[in-house]
Amino acid sequence: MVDKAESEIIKAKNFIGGKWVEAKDGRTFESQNPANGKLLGVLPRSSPEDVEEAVAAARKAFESWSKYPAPRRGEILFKIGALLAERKEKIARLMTQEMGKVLVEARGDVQEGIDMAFYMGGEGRRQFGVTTPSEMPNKFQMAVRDPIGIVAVITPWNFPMAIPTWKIFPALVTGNTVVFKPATDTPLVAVELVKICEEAGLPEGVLNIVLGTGAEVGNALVQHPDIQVYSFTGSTESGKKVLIETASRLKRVSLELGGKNAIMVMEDADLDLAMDGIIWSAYGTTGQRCTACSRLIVHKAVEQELTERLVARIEKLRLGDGLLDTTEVGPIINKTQRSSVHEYVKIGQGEGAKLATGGYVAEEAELAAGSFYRPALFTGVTPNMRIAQEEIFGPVLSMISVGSFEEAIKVNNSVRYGLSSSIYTRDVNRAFTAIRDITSGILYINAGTIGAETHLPFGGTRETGNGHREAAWTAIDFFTEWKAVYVDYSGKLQRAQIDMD
Ligand code: UN1
Repeated sequence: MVDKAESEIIKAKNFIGGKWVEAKDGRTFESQNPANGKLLGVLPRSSPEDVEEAVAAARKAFESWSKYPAPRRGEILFKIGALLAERKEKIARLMTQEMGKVLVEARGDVQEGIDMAFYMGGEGRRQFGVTTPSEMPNKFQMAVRDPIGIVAVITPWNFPMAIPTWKIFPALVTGNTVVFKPATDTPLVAVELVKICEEAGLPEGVLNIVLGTGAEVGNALVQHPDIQVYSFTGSTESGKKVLIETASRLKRVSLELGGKNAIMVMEDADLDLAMDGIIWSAYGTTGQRCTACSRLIVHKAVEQELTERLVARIEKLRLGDGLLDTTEVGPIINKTQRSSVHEYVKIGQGEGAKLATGGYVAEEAELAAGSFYRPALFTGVTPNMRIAQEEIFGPVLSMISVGSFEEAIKVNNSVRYGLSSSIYTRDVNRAFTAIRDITSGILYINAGTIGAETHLPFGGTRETGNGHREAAWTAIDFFTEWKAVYVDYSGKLQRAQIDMD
């Protein structure tokens, strides 16, 4: 399937109960290349009926999968990791065409999935529980982890491989079954992942994919009484809907939502290093990462130098099709999203910020068919402006000038999101003060805001989420239910809290 991606239109299907099937009512939708508007694939546009079948398949499969030894489940993940590694280049090329990110980054996105497969594969032999002494003699006690049930995995388009794997692999290794609904902009990469899981020997019904829109498939999942767990990454607005819709059924929900991430550059920073981190974090992936740097908080002593150097670097960024070696910045995912980014540029101008460079639809003739946008830098931004507070999710950076380290920390923490922050300083005391005082879920010292690894908790504070963390050991906590077990081998009634001697 991937082999033909560069020449032929791919016709993909849903995967339900171990079978590749069309949508029940035969409807379809299309996947396009944002770099040139070309049609890449045709996919089933599913309805609640298809969701119903997938949930039924997941429910049936749960009976045996939840009892299948966890180390064996882990071995399937190792096979999945090996197949992903084998097909890394092909999937990356498909991803660049479907999502637009440049090829090196698409390779990184697949690599993140490989890393997660091996990390979670290892969890097959861990998933540690706890033993603890009892108050009573001759009594043993422990806490063990149980699988929970059916997990709905709802993912965005910006990391078409990595983000689904953060959710699906820990859910599977802990014995849950999954119904997966990927973003409508990137279904083809999602289908490749599911094919690999099938090939690696995942039993039927354990992982199901239902393609289609949020309004139809997403809603049906959110309302389904048999789904116990929701793992969602996307906009704060949609995430809140998932939480509200599932609240009356008391479901477990993990939300990974917006960010308004900042890099702080202090007057003692290594500016060459900071420059590289800023360009990479703000304009890499065309600014379309939850972790992308969207605010630059700069000490006024270095503001002018940094502005001049940044403008020069930004203006040299080469836009284009991500498959070309020369491209540094790919397209925005679609034209609607490009309009939304451009709206923010107009808002910033209206608020009185200075557009130092960029901020318009790319004018080159060869880019006209794609959704390209000139990376923008705003200077003279104040912390309360909308462009300093709201997530833009595109290549737009807002520079805020501050007079001190303390002010920088305060500005950093003053947004409704709390995902990723970064500080450039050569002062070890400031670095440790930042570690103490920054209130985001991820913090980088002398590196940009992007590039989280799979074995540390991923997530954020405030409206970035609802308190859970993805990846790492924290994912194992999210996808399991604790069971406390007391084994009394005294042969008599021992009353806790009462029989004290
Ligand atoms: C995201 O944008 O939602 O830390 C995920 C990073 C990547 C993952 C980003 N490893 O930038």
